[in-house]
Amino acid sequence: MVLLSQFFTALLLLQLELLRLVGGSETAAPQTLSCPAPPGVPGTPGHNGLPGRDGRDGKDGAAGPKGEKGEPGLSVQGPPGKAGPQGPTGPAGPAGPRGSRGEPGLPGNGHNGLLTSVHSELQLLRTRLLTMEKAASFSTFKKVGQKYYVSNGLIASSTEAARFCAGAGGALVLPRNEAENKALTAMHTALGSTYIFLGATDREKEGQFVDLSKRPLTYTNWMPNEPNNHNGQEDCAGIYTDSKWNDLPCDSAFHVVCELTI
Ligand code: MFB
Ligand code: CA
Repeated sequence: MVLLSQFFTALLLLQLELLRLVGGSETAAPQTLSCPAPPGVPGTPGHNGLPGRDGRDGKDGAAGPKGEKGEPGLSVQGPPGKAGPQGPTGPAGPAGPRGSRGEPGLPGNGHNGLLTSVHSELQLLRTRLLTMEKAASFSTFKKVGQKYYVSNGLIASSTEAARFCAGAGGALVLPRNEAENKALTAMHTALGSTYIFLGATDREKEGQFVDLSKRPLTYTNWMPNEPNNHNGQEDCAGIYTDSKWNDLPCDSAFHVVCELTI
């Protein structure tokens, strides 16, 4: 729209110019001469033209004046240098503080006492190891306190059972307390047994059960109304699956469990 108005304005100006020129070259009729018209009212200023194209970059200006001298820089410590050669050994330092009290010495006189002590310790360990190896040679074995209860499923008379266990370096089993009695009862399951012979008898004196070293029993777990020496033929003892004891004929055949002392 702006362009159109600019065009008409330019056209109008052109016509006025032409009129001016034509009017000046021809002789105008006197009656048509008139005094020059007062100047017209200036037209509305036109709109600003489109911005011109950017001009070319100017040339670099001249170098400015030299700046003032700067402040002195900070002196920064450089990286540590390489280690120098080892210096000479210094003089011996002062004696250190007194050490704490040492462990008490082994008994005996000097080296002999030490050797004796080590030797007996070694013997004990060797014995324990041998017992453990022997227990492990049975098909069923169970550690109970300082004992192993062992069995290979043998079924025999009381006399044969006692002989077998002595030959294995042990003795026919005899629980001396509740814990050992409970552990032996558990072996019935592994053996599938009903009775296991015990290392106790009243052959010497009826009704007075002693262990195979003839010592009185300090622990028993008899069934009610037992021992009863049934038919007058029961001088040995066995443990039933319910953990209770009963006196039995010594020539019966029952499962054999030996005890090995560690
Ligand atoms: C008795 C018992 C005996 C035998 C017999 C079969 O008890 O005292 O030792 O086991 O039963 C009734
Ligand atoms: Ca009986």
